[in-house]
Amino acid sequence: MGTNINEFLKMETAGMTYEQIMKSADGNIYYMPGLAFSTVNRAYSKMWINKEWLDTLGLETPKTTQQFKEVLQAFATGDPNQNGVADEIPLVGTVQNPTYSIYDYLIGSFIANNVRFHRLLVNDGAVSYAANTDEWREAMKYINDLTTNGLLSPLTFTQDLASLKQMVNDNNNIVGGYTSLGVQGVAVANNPEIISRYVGLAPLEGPKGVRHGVLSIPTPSANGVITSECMYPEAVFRLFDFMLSEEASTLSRFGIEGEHWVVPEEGALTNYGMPATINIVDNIWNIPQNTMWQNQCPYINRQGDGQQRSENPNDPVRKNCEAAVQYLECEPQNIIPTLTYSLDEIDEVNDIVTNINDYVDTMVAKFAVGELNPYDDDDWNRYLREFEVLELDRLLEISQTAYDRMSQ
Ligand SMILES: [Ca+2]
Repeated sequence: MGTNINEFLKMETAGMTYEQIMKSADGNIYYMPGLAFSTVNRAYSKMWINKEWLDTLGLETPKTTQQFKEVLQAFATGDPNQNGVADEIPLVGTVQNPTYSIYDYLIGSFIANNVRFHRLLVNDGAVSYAANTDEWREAMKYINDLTTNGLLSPLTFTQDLASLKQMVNDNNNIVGGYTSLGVQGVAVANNPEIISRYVGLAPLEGPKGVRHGVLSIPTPSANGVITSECMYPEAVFRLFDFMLSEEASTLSRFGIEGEHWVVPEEGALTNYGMPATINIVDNIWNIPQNTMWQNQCPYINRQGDGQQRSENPNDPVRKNCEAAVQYLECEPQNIIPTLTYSLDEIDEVNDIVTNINDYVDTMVAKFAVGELNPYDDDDWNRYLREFEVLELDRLLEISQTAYDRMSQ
Protein backbone atom coordinates (compact mmCIF):
# COMPACT_ATOMS: atom_id res chain seq x y z
CA MET A 1 0.00 0.00 0.00
CA GLY A 2 1.06 3.57 -0.55
CA THR A 3 2.40 5.81 2.17
CA ASN A 4 -0.06 8.66 1.70
CA ILE A 5 -3.20 6.56 1.45
CA ASN A 6 -2.18 4.52 4.50
CA GLU A 7 -1.74 7.64 6.57
CA PHE A 8 -5.08 9.00 5.38
CA LEU A 9 -7.04 5.82 6.12
CA LYS A 10 -6.02 6.01 9.79
CA MET A 11 -7.32 9.58 10.20
CA GLU A 12 -10.70 10.11 11.87
CA THR A 13 -13.69 12.33 11.33
CA ALA A 14 -16.79 12.43 13.53
CA GLY A 15 -15.91 9.15 15.25
CA MET A 16 -15.06 7.15 12.12
CA THR A 17 -11.75 6.48 10.39
CA TYR A 18 -11.52 7.16 6.66
CA GLU A 19 -10.82 3.45 6.28
CA GLN A 20 -14.26 2.71 7.73
CA ILE A 21 -15.83 5.37 5.54
CA MET A 22 -14.16 4.21 2.32
CA LYS A 23 -14.67 0.46 2.75
CA SER A 24 -17.37 -1.15 0.65
CA ALA A 25 -19.85 -3.54 2.23
CA ASP A 26 -17.63 -6.45 1.10
CA GLY A 27 -14.71 -5.05 3.11
CA ASN A 28 -12.65 -3.80 0.16
CA ILE A 29 -11.67 -0.28 -0.85
CA TYR A 30 -12.12 0.33 -4.57
CA TYR A 31 -10.97 3.89 -5.13
CA MET A 32 -8.47 6.57 -4.25
CA PRO A 33 -9.99 9.57 -2.48
CA GLY A 34 -10.49 13.20 -3.30
CA LEU A 35 -11.06 15.26 -0.17
CA ALA A 36 -10.58 18.86 0.85
CA PHE A 37 -10.55 19.73 4.54
CA SER A 38 -12.41 22.97 4.91
CA THR A 39 -13.58 24.45 8.19
CA VAL A 40 -15.70 27.08 6.50
CA ASN A 41 -17.72 24.53 4.51
CA ARG A 42 -18.12 22.23 7.48
CA ALA A 43 -20.51 24.75 9.09
CA TYR A 44 -23.35 24.34 6.63
CA SER A 45 -26.04 27.00 7.01
CA LYS A 46 -24.67 29.93 8.98
CA MET A 47 -26.94 32.66 10.31
CA TRP A 48 -26.13 36.21 9.19
CA ILE A 49 -27.66 38.92 11.35
CA ASN A 50 -28.02 42.60 10.60
CA LYS A 51 -25.43 44.21 12.88
CA GLU A 52 -26.44 47.72 11.81
CA TRP A 53 -29.92 47.05 13.15
CA LEU A 54 -28.61 45.60 16.41
CA ASP A 55 -26.47 48.72 16.87
CA THR A 56 -29.23 51.16 15.89
CA LEU A 57 -31.60 49.60 18.41
CA GLY A 58 -28.88 49.18 21.06
CA LEU A 59 -29.34 45.41 21.20
CA GLU A 60 -26.87 42.77 22.30
CA THR A 61 -26.02 39.89 19.98
CA PRO A 62 -28.55 37.17 20.88
CA LYS A 63 -27.20 33.95 22.36
CA THR A 64 -30.36 31.96 23.05
CA THR A 65 -33.48 31.13 21.07
CA GLN A 66 -35.46 33.34 23.46
CA GLN A 67 -33.11 36.31 23.02
CA PHE A 68 -33.18 35.75 19.28
CA LYS A 69 -36.96 35.96 19.25
CA GLU A 70 -36.82 39.20 21.27
CA VAL A 71 -34.31 40.67 18.83
CA LEU A 72 -36.53 39.75 15.88
CA GLN A 73 -39.49 41.38 17.64
CA ALA A 74 -37.45 44.56 18.07
CA PHE A 75 -36.46 44.39 14.40
CA ALA A 76 -40.13 44.10 13.45
CA THR A 77 -41.36 47.05 15.50
CA GLY A 78 -38.39 49.36 16.13
CA ASP A 79 -37.89 50.75 12.60
CA PRO A 80 -34.19 49.81 12.63
CA ASN A 81 -33.69 51.03 9.05
CA GLN A 82 -35.03 54.39 10.26
CA ASN A 83 -37.22 55.28 7.31
CA GLY A 84 -40.43 55.73 9.31
CA VAL A 85 -42.08 52.77 7.57
CA ALA A 86 -42.63 49.30 9.01
CA ASP A 87 -40.95 47.67 6.02
CA GLU A 88 -38.59 45.41 7.98
CA ILE A 89 -38.48 41.65 7.38
CA PRO A 90 -36.88 40.34 10.58
CA LEU A 91 -35.91 36.90 9.25
CA VAL A 92 -36.25 35.33 5.81
CA GLY A 93 -34.70 32.58 3.73
CA THR A 94 -35.26 30.10 0.96
CA VAL A 95 -35.56 26.33 0.88
CA GLN A 96 -34.08 26.13 -2.60
CA ASN A 97 -30.88 24.54 -1.29
CA PRO A 98 -30.07 23.05 2.14
CA THR A 99 -27.09 25.36 2.61
CA TYR A 100 -29.60 28.24 2.88
CA SER A 101 -31.96 26.46 5.25
CA ILE A 102 -33.09 28.63 8.16
CA TYR A 103 -35.10 25.89 9.76
CA ASP A 104 -32.16 23.51 9.88
CA TYR A 105 -30.17 26.21 11.67
CA LEU A 106 -33.00 26.75 14.17
CA ILE A 107 -33.56 23.01 14.74
CA GLY A 108 -29.93 22.81 15.88
CA SER A 109 -30.98 24.56 19.11
CA PHE A 110 -33.19 21.57 19.93
CA ILE A 111 -31.55 18.46 18.46
CA ALA A 112 -28.54 17.51 16.34
CA ASN A 113 -29.77 17.57 12.76
CA ASN A 114 -27.71 15.57 10.33
CA VAL A 115 -28.85 17.33 7.18
CA ARG A 116 -26.11 15.86 5.03
CA PHE A 117 -26.88 12.25 5.92
CA HIS A 118 -30.57 11.47 6.14
CA ARG A 119 -30.98 13.11 9.57
CA LEU A 120 -29.53 9.93 11.11
CA LEU A 121 -27.96 10.02 14.56
CA VAL A 122 -26.11 7.45 16.61
CA ASN A 123 -26.13 7.13 20.38
CA ASP A 124 -24.08 4.36 22.03
CA GLY A 125 -24.06 2.46 18.75
CA ALA A 126 -27.82 2.71 18.19
CA VAL A 127 -28.89 4.46 14.98
CA SER A 128 -31.85 6.78 15.38
CA TYR A 129 -33.71 9.47 13.51
CA ALA A 130 -34.06 13.15 14.39
CA ALA A 131 -37.31 14.28 12.75
CA ASN A 132 -39.66 12.05 14.74
CA THR A 133 -38.52 13.07 18.22
CA ASP A 134 -40.04 15.27 20.92
CA GLU A 135 -37.07 17.59 20.50
CA TRP A 136 -37.98 18.01 16.83
CA ARG A 137 -41.51 18.87 17.85
CA GLU A 138 -40.19 21.58 20.20
CA ALA A 139 -38.21 22.99 17.29
CA MET A 140 -41.37 23.01 15.15
CA LYS A 141 -43.17 24.94 17.90
CA TYR A 142 -40.41 27.52 18.02
CA ILE A 143 -40.37 27.98 14.25
CA ASN A 144 -44.17 28.13 14.21
CA ASP A 145 -44.01 30.87 16.89
CA LEU A 146 -41.60 32.91 14.81
CA THR A 147 -43.74 32.64 11.69
CA THR A 148 -47.13 33.20 13.26
CA ASN A 149 -45.75 36.27 15.07
CA GLY A 150 -44.56 37.78 11.82
CA LEU A 151 -40.87 37.29 12.60
CA LEU A 152 -39.94 34.57 10.13
CA SER A 153 -41.35 35.40 6.72
CA PRO A 154 -43.52 32.59 5.30
CA LEU A 155 -42.01 33.44 1.91
CA THR A 156 -39.02 31.48 3.22
CA PHE A 157 -40.84 28.26 2.31
CA THR A 158 -41.82 29.22 -1.22
CA GLN A 159 -39.38 31.71 -2.69
CA ASP A 160 -36.24 30.93 -4.62
CA LEU A 161 -32.72 32.19 -3.98
CA ALA A 162 -33.01 35.00 -6.54
CA SER A 163 -35.96 36.48 -4.62
CA LEU A 164 -34.10 36.20 -1.32
CA LYS A 165 -31.12 37.97 -2.84
CA GLN A 166 -33.36 40.77 -4.03
CA MET A 167 -34.68 41.29 -0.50
CA VAL A 168 -31.28 41.20 1.20
CA ASN A 169 -29.73 43.57 -1.33
CA ASP A 170 -32.65 45.99 -1.28
CA ASN A 171 -31.50 49.61 -1.09
CA ASN A 172 -33.76 50.23 1.86
CA ASN A 173 -31.94 47.69 4.06
CA ILE A 174 -35.02 45.62 4.91
CA VAL A 175 -33.74 42.20 6.08
CA GLY A 176 -32.72 41.40 9.67
CA GLY A 177 -31.30 37.93 9.16
CA TYR A 178 -30.85 35.08 6.71
CA THR A 179 -28.88 31.86 6.53
CA SER A 180 -26.38 30.68 3.94
CA LEU A 181 -23.11 28.81 3.79
CA GLY A 182 -21.29 32.07 3.05
CA VAL A 183 -22.39 35.66 3.56
CA GLN A 184 -21.86 36.35 -0.16
CA GLY A 185 -24.19 33.48 -1.08
CA VAL A 186 -26.92 36.10 -0.73
CA ALA A 187 -25.44 39.56 -0.09
CA VAL A 188 -23.61 41.02 -3.08
CA ALA A 189 -19.94 40.14 -2.56
CA ASN A 190 -18.50 43.29 -4.10
CA ASN A 191 -20.78 45.64 -2.22
CA PRO A 192 -18.90 46.41 1.01
CA GLU A 193 -21.86 48.36 2.39
CA ILE A 194 -24.13 45.33 2.31
CA ILE A 195 -21.46 42.79 3.26
CA SER A 196 -20.45 44.89 6.28
CA ARG A 197 -24.08 45.04 7.40
CA TYR A 198 -24.20 41.33 8.27
CA VAL A 199 -22.17 39.39 10.82
CA GLY A 200 -22.16 35.68 11.52
CA LEU A 201 -24.38 34.64 14.41
CA ALA A 202 -23.23 31.60 16.40
CA PRO A 203 -25.67 28.72 16.90
CA LEU A 204 -28.27 29.69 19.52
CA GLU A 205 -28.74 27.88 22.79
CA GLY A 206 -32.19 26.34 23.04
CA PRO A 207 -34.42 26.14 26.15
CA LYS A 208 -32.80 22.84 27.22
CA GLY A 209 -29.23 24.01 26.63
CA VAL A 210 -28.88 22.30 23.24
CA ARG A 211 -26.70 24.24 20.81
CA HIS A 212 -25.52 22.74 17.53
CA GLY A 213 -24.48 24.15 14.22
CA VAL A 214 -25.62 22.43 11.06
CA LEU A 215 -22.68 20.20 10.34
CA SER A 216 -21.63 18.96 6.92
CA ILE A 217 -18.93 16.35 7.38
CA PRO A 218 -16.88 16.08 4.19
CA THR A 219 -16.44 12.52 2.96
CA PRO A 220 -14.03 11.44 0.23
CA SER A 221 -15.24 11.11 -3.33
CA ALA A 222 -13.98 8.38 -5.66
CA ASN A 223 -11.35 10.35 -7.58
CA GLY A 224 -9.09 7.57 -8.79
CA VAL A 225 -9.88 4.05 -10.02
CA ILE A 226 -7.78 1.60 -12.01
CA THR A 227 -9.56 -0.41 -14.70
CA SER A 228 -9.05 -4.14 -15.24
CA GLU A 229 -7.62 -3.26 -18.67
CA CYS A 230 -4.76 -1.29 -17.13
CA MET A 231 -1.39 -2.79 -18.06
CA TYR A 232 0.53 -1.17 -15.21
CA PRO A 233 -1.83 -1.06 -12.22
CA GLU A 234 0.99 -0.89 -9.66
CA ALA A 235 2.59 2.09 -11.38
CA VAL A 236 -0.77 3.87 -11.58
CA PHE A 237 -1.37 3.15 -7.93
CA ARG A 238 1.99 4.70 -7.03
CA LEU A 239 1.09 7.77 -9.12
CA PHE A 240 -2.29 8.02 -7.39
CA ASP A 241 -0.61 7.74 -4.01
CA PHE A 242 1.79 10.53 -4.95
CA MET A 243 -1.20 12.65 -5.98
CA LEU A 244 -2.40 12.40 -2.38
CA SER A 245 0.80 14.04 -1.10
CA GLU A 246 0.70 17.63 0.08
CA GLU A 247 2.95 18.70 -2.77
CA ALA A 248 0.75 17.19 -5.49
CA SER A 249 -2.54 18.09 -3.80
CA THR A 250 -1.46 21.72 -3.48
CA LEU A 251 -0.51 21.74 -7.16
CA SER A 252 -3.82 20.24 -8.26
CA ARG A 253 -5.79 22.86 -6.32
CA PHE A 254 -3.70 26.04 -6.27
CA GLY A 255 -1.19 25.71 -9.12
CA ILE A 256 2.54 26.34 -9.15
CA GLU A 257 4.54 27.77 -6.26
CA GLY A 258 6.01 31.18 -7.09
CA GLU A 259 3.59 31.68 -9.94
CA HIS A 260 0.09 31.14 -8.54
CA TRP A 261 0.88 31.02 -4.86
CA VAL A 262 3.75 31.85 -2.54
CA VAL A 263 4.80 30.89 0.96
CA PRO A 264 3.42 33.63 3.25
CA GLU A 265 5.68 36.06 5.02
CA GLU A 266 6.68 35.30 8.60
CA GLY A 267 3.83 36.17 10.99
CA ALA A 268 1.07 36.11 8.36
CA LEU A 269 -2.17 34.65 9.70
CA THR A 270 -5.06 32.69 8.27
CA ASN A 271 -8.73 33.65 8.53
CA TYR A 272 -8.76 31.47 11.65
CA GLY A 273 -5.89 33.33 13.30
CA MET A 274 -3.38 30.51 12.72
CA PRO A 275 -0.01 30.85 10.94
CA ALA A 276 -0.77 30.95 7.20
CA THR A 277 0.73 28.28 4.95
CA ILE A 278 -0.23 29.57 1.51
CA ASN A 279 -0.74 32.98 -0.07
CA ILE A 280 -2.60 32.87 -3.38
CA VAL A 281 -1.31 35.55 -5.73
CA ASP A 282 -2.95 34.35 -8.97
CA ASN A 283 -6.15 32.36 -8.48
CA ILE A 284 -6.61 30.00 -11.43
CA TRP A 285 -9.35 27.88 -9.87
CA ASN A 286 -12.25 27.41 -12.32
CA ILE A 287 -10.23 29.01 -15.09
CA PRO A 288 -9.51 26.77 -18.11
CA GLN A 289 -5.75 26.17 -18.22
CA ASN A 290 -3.22 23.38 -18.60
CA THR A 291 -1.29 23.97 -15.38
CA MET A 292 -3.21 21.84 -12.91
CA TRP A 293 -5.98 19.29 -12.77
CA GLN A 294 -8.49 21.31 -10.71
CA ASN A 295 -8.85 18.37 -8.33
CA GLN A 296 -10.05 16.02 -11.07
CA CYS A 297 -7.69 13.42 -9.61
CA PRO A 298 -6.94 11.86 -6.22
CA TYR A 299 -6.03 14.56 -3.69
CA ILE A 300 -6.07 15.31 0.01
CA ASN A 301 -6.09 19.04 0.39
CA ARG A 302 -5.21 20.37 3.82
CA GLN A 303 -4.19 23.79 2.53
CA GLY A 304 -7.71 25.26 2.30
CA ASP A 305 -7.64 26.41 5.91
CA GLY A 306 -4.06 27.66 5.55
CA GLN A 307 -4.76 30.54 3.21
CA GLN A 308 -3.47 33.94 4.24
CA ARG A 309 -6.31 36.22 5.24
CA SER A 310 -7.32 39.39 3.55
CA GLU A 311 -6.56 42.59 5.45
CA ASN A 312 -10.06 43.75 4.56
CA PRO A 313 -12.49 42.90 7.40
CA ASN A 314 -15.33 42.88 4.85
CA ASP A 315 -13.66 40.28 2.69
CA PRO A 316 -16.48 37.69 2.40
CA VAL A 317 -14.18 34.68 2.81
CA ARG A 318 -12.66 36.17 5.94
CA LYS A 319 -16.16 36.83 7.35
CA ASN A 320 -17.25 33.29 6.54
CA CYS A 321 -14.25 31.78 8.28
CA GLU A 322 -14.68 33.98 11.35
CA ALA A 323 -18.29 32.86 11.54
CA ALA A 324 -17.40 29.19 11.01
CA VAL A 325 -15.17 29.15 14.08
CA GLN A 326 -18.21 29.82 16.24
CA TYR A 327 -19.91 26.75 14.73
CA LEU A 328 -16.97 24.42 15.26
CA GLU A 329 -17.10 24.74 19.02
CA CYS A 330 -20.61 23.29 19.14
CA GLU A 331 -20.45 20.49 16.61
CA PRO A 332 -22.79 17.64 17.53
CA GLN A 333 -20.99 14.45 18.55
CA ASN A 334 -23.73 11.96 17.64
CA ILE A 335 -23.79 12.40 13.90
CA ILE A 336 -23.04 9.67 11.35
CA PRO A 337 -20.76 11.08 8.62
CA THR A 338 -21.94 8.48 6.11
CA LEU A 339 -22.93 4.83 5.87
CA THR A 340 -21.74 2.39 3.26
CA TYR A 341 -24.68 0.30 2.13
CA SER A 342 -24.40 -2.90 0.12
CA LEU A 343 -25.64 -2.99 -3.45
CA ASP A 344 -28.77 -4.79 -2.25
CA GLU A 345 -29.40 -2.19 0.42
CA ILE A 346 -28.67 0.93 -1.56
CA ASP A 347 -31.67 0.89 -3.91
CA GLU A 348 -34.08 0.35 -1.07
CA VAL A 349 -32.43 3.06 1.03
CA ASN A 350 -32.46 5.58 -1.80
CA ASP A 351 -36.19 5.14 -2.38
CA ILE A 352 -37.03 5.44 1.30
CA VAL A 353 -34.74 8.41 1.89
CA THR A 354 -36.06 10.35 -1.09
CA ASN A 355 -39.63 9.95 0.12
CA ILE A 356 -38.84 10.69 3.75
CA ASN A 357 -36.75 13.78 3.00
CA ASP A 358 -39.47 15.19 0.75
CA TYR A 359 -42.04 14.47 3.42
CA VAL A 360 -40.06 16.12 6.22
CA ASP A 361 -39.27 19.22 4.16
CA THR A 362 -42.95 19.59 3.27
CA MET A 363 -44.10 19.04 6.84
CA VAL A 364 -41.59 21.49 8.33
CA ALA A 365 -43.04 24.16 6.05
CA LYS A 366 -46.58 23.22 7.10
CA PHE A 367 -45.73 23.32 10.79
CA ALA A 368 -43.89 26.59 10.28
CA VAL A 369 -46.67 28.48 8.52
CA GLY A 370 -49.43 26.98 10.68
CA GLU A 371 -51.07 24.67 8.14
CA LEU A 372 -50.30 22.05 10.76
CA ASN A 373 -50.19 22.94 14.43
CA PRO A 374 -47.16 21.54 16.27
CA TYR A 375 -48.93 22.23 19.59
CA ASP A 376 -51.83 19.96 18.57
CA ASP A 377 -51.36 16.28 19.52
CA ASP A 378 -53.58 15.07 16.68
CA ASP A 379 -51.57 16.94 14.06
CA TRP A 380 -48.31 15.75 15.56
CA ASN A 381 -49.42 12.10 15.79
CA ARG A 382 -50.70 12.15 12.24
CA TYR A 383 -47.30 13.47 11.20
CA LEU A 384 -45.57 10.61 13.06
CA ARG A 385 -47.87 7.89 11.67
CA GLU A 386 -46.90 8.72 8.11
CA PHE A 387 -43.34 7.58 8.89
CA GLU A 388 -44.71 4.01 9.14
CA VAL A 389 -46.02 4.25 5.60
CA LEU A 390 -42.71 5.74 4.45
CA GLU A 391 -40.85 2.80 6.03
CA LEU A 392 -38.67 4.76 8.40
CA ASP A 393 -38.28 1.57 10.47
CA ARG A 394 -36.81 -0.21 7.48
CA LEU A 395 -34.37 2.66 6.86
CA LEU A 396 -33.23 2.46 10.48
CA GLU A 397 -32.92 -1.33 10.30
CA ILE A 398 -30.75 -1.26 7.17
CA SER A 399 -28.74 1.67 8.53
CA GLN A 400 -28.11 -0.15 11.81
CA THR A 401 -26.83 -3.16 9.86
CA ALA A 402 -24.54 -0.92 7.82
CA TYR A 403 -23.34 0.93 10.91
CA ASP A 404 -22.57 -2.33 12.75
CA ARG A 405 -20.72 -3.68 9.73
CA MET A 406 -18.62 -0.51 9.50
CA SER A 407 -17.92 -0.47 13.24
CA GLN A 408 -16.50 -4.00 13.33
CA1 LIG B 1 -38.48 50.87 8.48
